[in-house]
Amino acid sequence: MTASEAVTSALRGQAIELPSWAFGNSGTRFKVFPQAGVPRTPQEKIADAAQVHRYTGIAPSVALHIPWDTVDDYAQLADYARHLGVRLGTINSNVFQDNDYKLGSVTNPDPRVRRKALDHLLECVDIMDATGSRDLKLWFADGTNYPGQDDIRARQDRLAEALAAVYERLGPNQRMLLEYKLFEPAFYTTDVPDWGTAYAHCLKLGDKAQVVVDTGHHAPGTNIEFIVAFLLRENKLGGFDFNSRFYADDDLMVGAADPFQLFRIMYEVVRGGGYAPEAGIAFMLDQCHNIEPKIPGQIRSVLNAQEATAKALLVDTEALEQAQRAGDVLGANAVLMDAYNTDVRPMLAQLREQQGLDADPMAAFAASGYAEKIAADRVGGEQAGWGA
Ligand code: AOS
Ligand code: ZN
Ligand code: ZN
Repeated sequence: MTASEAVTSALRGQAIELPSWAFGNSGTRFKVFPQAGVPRTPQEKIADAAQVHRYTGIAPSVALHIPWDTVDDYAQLADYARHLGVRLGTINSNVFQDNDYKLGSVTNPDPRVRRKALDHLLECVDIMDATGSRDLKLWFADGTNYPGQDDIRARQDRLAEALAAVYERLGPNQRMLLEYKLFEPAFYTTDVPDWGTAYAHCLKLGDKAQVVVDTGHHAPGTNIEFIVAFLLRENKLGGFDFNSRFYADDDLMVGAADPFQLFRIMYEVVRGGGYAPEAGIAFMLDQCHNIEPKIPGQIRSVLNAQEATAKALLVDTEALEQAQRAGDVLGANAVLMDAYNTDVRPMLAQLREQQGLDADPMAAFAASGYAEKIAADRVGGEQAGWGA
């Protein structure tokens, strides 16, 4: 196989998971601008996600958020997804939208609230059994707003206790992915604020506990690719929540704010063996399309991720290693920049044609009439939850 054949074959196997909540109305705390045709049910969200897969060929699964995507029969929902050519992926828990969680969920000082939060997490694993999902994604909004409000250390103990109970409940082929976030909604302390905290908890729990890196959850200037390289080396990188940020947790389209950063992250993924399917890394989008149309927003995002991946795969690793060994600073940097500066769009268009897809997914979706059809058919689409 030539080097370019190896790149295209690796790209053919790419899989990016879409968030069901990206298809519903979302906004900031100031305003949610409703869009025509947004889904009214989990089934309609899955149908919209299936459109993204139909035009890109690399978005074969949809993540659910519970209780936003609650249905009576999850096995039936999984069948429905399959019938549309996609499958159900990660189950996202939600222990942040109930009045009881004002002072935290699993770290709440009140044992009754902690039990309620834990029961929800365990219920999510029951749902995974029914959907056949591998991963449970855990994000905790838990934290405090004021110094002295609660005991930082006791909250870690409560967190560890809940995580251990969830870990215990996981089946042999299930994992829990622990997400961290610097701040928001808590503004003084956050109980899982950074990768180090998530890593320490996951390390104690065992192999089925892995860290998930949401690219919008760091302080400005953080070297995210370093975190990726480190976690991969430790076999503790479970996956990504991809999105872009200019300021905080903006949840903008991945690759929109800083395509170079996305390339650097994908390069470390490839370098660390994380792109191989057996590495089990979940490449997920976690985005909200507050002002742009949602299905095209997801298609654009998938294409941005694909372009960054293609460039990462194009890095001439032999030349890079040689330059690095020789201490050739500029030469090594040039090898990386050569790959980044390659226009991969013609190659990807050709790849799509070979796969029987339209070379231009954005144009093909626009021409399909699907957006007009759902705008006419669906009235009163729901809000995704919040713009997190
Ligand atoms: C919150 O900031 C996190 O990114 C979570 O992944 C969250 O559950 C998701 O954004 C849905 O709101
Ligand atoms: Zn996230
Ligand atoms: Zn977030």
